[in-house]
Amino acid sequence: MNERPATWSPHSAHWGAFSARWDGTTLDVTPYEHDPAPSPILENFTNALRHKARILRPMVRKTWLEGKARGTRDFEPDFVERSWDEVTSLLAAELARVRNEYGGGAVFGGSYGWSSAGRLHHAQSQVHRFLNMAFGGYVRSVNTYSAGASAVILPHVMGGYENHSRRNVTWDQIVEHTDNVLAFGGMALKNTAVASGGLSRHIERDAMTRAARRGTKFFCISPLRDDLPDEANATWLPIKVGTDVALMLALAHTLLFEDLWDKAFVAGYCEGFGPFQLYLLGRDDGTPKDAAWAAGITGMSAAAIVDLARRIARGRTLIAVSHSLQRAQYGEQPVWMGAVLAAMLGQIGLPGGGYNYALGSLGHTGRRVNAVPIPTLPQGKNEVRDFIPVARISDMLLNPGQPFDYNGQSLRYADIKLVYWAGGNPFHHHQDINRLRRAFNMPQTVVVHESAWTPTAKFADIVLPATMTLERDDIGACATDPRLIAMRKVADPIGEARDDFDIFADLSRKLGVEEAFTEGRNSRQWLAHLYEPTRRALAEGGWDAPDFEEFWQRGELILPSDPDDGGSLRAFRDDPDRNRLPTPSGRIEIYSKTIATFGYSDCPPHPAFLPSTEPASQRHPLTLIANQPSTRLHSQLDFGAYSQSKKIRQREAVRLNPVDAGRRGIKDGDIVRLFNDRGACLAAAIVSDDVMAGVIQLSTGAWYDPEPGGEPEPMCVHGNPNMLTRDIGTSRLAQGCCGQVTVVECEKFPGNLPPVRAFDPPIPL
Ligand SMILES: Nc1nc2c(c(=O)[nH]1)N[C@H]1C(S)=C(S)[C@@H](COP(=O)(O)OP(=O)(O)OC[C@H]3O[C@@H](n4cnc5c(=O)[nH]c(N)nc54)[C@H](O)[C@@H]3O)O[C@H]1N2
Ligand SMILES: Nc1nc2c(c(=O)[nH]1)N[C@H]1C(S)=C(S)[C@@H](COP(=O)(O)OP(=O)(O)OC[C@H]3O[C@@H](n4cnc5c(=O)[nH]c(N)nc54)[C@H](O)[C@@H]3O)O[C@H]1N2
Ligand SMILES: [Mo]
Repeated sequence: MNERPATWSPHSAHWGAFSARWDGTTLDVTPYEHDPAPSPILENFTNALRHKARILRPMVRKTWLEGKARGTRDFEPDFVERSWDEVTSLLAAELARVRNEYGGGAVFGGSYGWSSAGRLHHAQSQVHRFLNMAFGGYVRSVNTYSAGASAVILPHVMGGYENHSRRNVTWDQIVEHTDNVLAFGGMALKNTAVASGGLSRHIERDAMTRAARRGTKFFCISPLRDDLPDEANATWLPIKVGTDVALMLALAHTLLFEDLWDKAFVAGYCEGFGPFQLYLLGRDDGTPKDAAWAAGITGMSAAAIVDLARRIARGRTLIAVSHSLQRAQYGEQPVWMGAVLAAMLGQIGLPGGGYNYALGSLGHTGRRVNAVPIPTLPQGKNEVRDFIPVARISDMLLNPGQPFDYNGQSLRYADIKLVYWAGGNPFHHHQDINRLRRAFNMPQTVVVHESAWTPTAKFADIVLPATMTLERDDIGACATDPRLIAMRKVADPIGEARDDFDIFADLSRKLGVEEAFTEGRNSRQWLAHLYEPTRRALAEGGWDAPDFEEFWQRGELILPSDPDDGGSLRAFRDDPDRNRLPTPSGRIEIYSKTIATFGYSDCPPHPAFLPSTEPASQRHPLTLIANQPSTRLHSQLDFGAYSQSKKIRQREAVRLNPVDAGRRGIKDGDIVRLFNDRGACLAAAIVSDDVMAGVIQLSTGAWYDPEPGGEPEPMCVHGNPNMLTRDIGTSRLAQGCCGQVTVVECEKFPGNLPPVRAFDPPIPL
């Protein structure tokens, strides 16, 4: 193969900007020179390009060719190789059949996933665009796994979620102004290492160091001590999982009782405090939500809660609620109650104070927003009306035609015949994988574009090998990072891998919609085309606006940023009548009349504490935290050098408290089996008192690796926590994902240790 000479090429990933150099056997990676704290996740690239897990050639499931795939898909090797010409003809014919027999309403192209950082070769955008052109639309998904509940609740109570999470309090404001940061769910540096589209400077470690040095007091409210870094010098307030709303209510109750709340702010900027106050005081249910009440629920002492309430009433206080709290049953509530608590403190809209949903959950937050648009691939028009809240995928596939509730609407699940996935890994990201297996056996056809043999690819009927980001040119950009990056190709594609764009261009030609899909451009011409709106906005603003060729030669362009102005909450504070919030009342809704009309018992019209319907029990006494991994992004490059360096005996590490380990005779390095009524997985134990007693933590992303012969519900021998998680919606309001927490038991694994085969490619028949 003709590799390029070993020159350094600028490139970018969701976990940071870098340069890379490939000489045909070795890949060197250096982080962007101005990045003060590059992520070690970059190291996952070093062994990835030619890894055995890469997909080399198109493959087709033999039973699918025989018309027998539905109901029989499993992970036993059942693939035959096909040439590109054969496979695209086969797939085009299948797409045409489905289009003619059923139309786009039978195609699920919701196809969730992060794919790669480049804005043109963003697989999810490519597949959506293709399906719009080829079918006139497809059944889509709305919202994200990240923020399923907040994306629906926030517009009812405060306004657009992206707006309030991204354009609000910045790290600069915190360094300068903030006295107290209440970080519900923490602000782990591993999480801010990541921003979709990429980020060139990891600023959080430095900001927390400087803030702490000036006197900002950080509170890490979390079951894990290391959800805030040492640099923040935080006070750890361990809290029972799923009880944050009780703590917030008790803080609110103390503020009310001790007259420490900002009545003028609540009166002037909020709607519906009255009914909420009745609940807070227990006038409607006989239970005052005071510190003594919350102590019994949260595991914190009543005195500590009262102290905390007094403390946050003094000085500039920021309430931050992480994404994790709302990836759980009733996840709408902590997001809403965090806003209400901040409203009672009266600092919403002040520099460094108030409420910033998701600050510290990702590297998008706490930064300035670019003053010009970044390149985005237009996706065309979707004429199909059916959709699902993204995490209802198994429900839809298993229950065609059945009704479901969502945000005040009564909807029905579409009857899906064909599933088309590109740029995501549902067998990583979705809850209750045993159930997902049954769901993925419902459609007639499953098509997957992947750069590696993920479990999703192994479960598909038609598998098309996609290039990975290092194998193509692209533009890296994120609306909250000033650096536009000419992502230059580093290496030639492996095997017969092709860009998603080229695959879709071929399919479009065979389906007679090539002109609509490509608009006559090749990918280089598309890059120039996508760059143009950015260039134009730069020129109009009088900024440096090089043409595409010059940008490409320079390798980067620094974009101007909007001022650090506190966004729409500051504007609202300054003038609530002229700058109304986009809620029905134009104010912060402590009580929502709209939600009241829905009549959902699982999402009442004001924030409330609702305990999980699956609490820890004698059979499943441990609460599992299935949080984001520190060694990779989700499941991406789990075979990469850094991710692999942290595995123990090839398994994902699971952390538990010495008390829980001792009771079960578990020692550091032991292989353990985690299980509940839904499934089981193996993992390797790390005993640590950074984990609260009663909690066990297994991050996501180890590729599902079913034990051979363990059918129909084999355990995962590698450590995927989604064997255990619950596949329910947060509530009828948002139907968000509940993957963050579940209950399990754990034991030392007694049997012979099965090998990990997760990264072995299937051998074609
Ligand atoms: N239990 C539990 N589950 C969770 C979560 C949790 O907290 N707990 N978190 C959830 C959250 S917040 C998220 S965002 C999801 C993430 O879930 P996903 O976004 O599905 O996870 P990724 O591993 O990023 O999947 C991206 C896939 O795209 C592939 N890919 C990369 N580049 C390309 C490309 O150019 N072309 C093609 N065709 N493919 C490409 C990668 O190989 C990878 O398999 O997981 C969710 N799941
Ligand atoms: N390195 C790395 N960073 C990432 C990602 C990744 O895959 N890898 N994924 C990115 C994505 S897509 C997203 S959406 C964000 C997600 O951002 P988050 O959802 O905020 O991240 P998590 O790590 O899942 O959870 C953060 C912490 O919340 C705590 N927690 C869980 N349940 C509770 C609870 O009930 N109460 C309290 N107080 N704390 C709780 C857990 O201890 C956990 O460590 O992360 C992003 N950052
Ligand atoms: Mo996410």
